[in-house]
Amino acid sequence: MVTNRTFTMLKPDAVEKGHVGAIIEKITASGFRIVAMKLTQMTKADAQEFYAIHKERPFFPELVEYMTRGPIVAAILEKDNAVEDFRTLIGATNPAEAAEGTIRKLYAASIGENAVHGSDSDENAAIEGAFHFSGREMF
Ligand code: IDP
Ligand code: MG
Repeated sequence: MVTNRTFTMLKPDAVEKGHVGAIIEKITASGFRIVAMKLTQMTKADAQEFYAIHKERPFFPELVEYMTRGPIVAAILEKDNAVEDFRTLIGATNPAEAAEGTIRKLYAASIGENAVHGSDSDENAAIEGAFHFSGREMF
């Protein structure tokens, strides 16, 4: 397994608010190389599968509604220690608790609509990347 990669989504709120360019600039300026990237939209079934681990949570229906309401930017990113360093770059799930300068502190509105996804492990990075991209779309 490639362990120097992570997977991200710039979520519908980030796309709607026009923050895509600024967020990608911050990601690349932080040393991540773009391996794959596209504008896409998840179906309800996609979001239910992608977030299946959260299916018993009270916020699950809201999460599926949010993640499917408009396009997202999906990407695979490469850097030494990519998973951990990207989680540091995006900040805490709740932007009110996110460190200064993090993407969620800068661009997220709430714990639900928090602008960006970052994989939480090398294993999930590989699963999530393969969920959105074929091998031919990875560079
Ligand atoms: P993470 O995105 O920081 O890994 P998770 O706990 O894995 O956070 O939750 C996945 C996503 O579900 C969050 O990014 C957020 O969009 C949403 N979410 C998490 N907790 C809540 C909540 O308490 N209310 C509403 N939405 C939530
Ligand atoms: Mg998570």
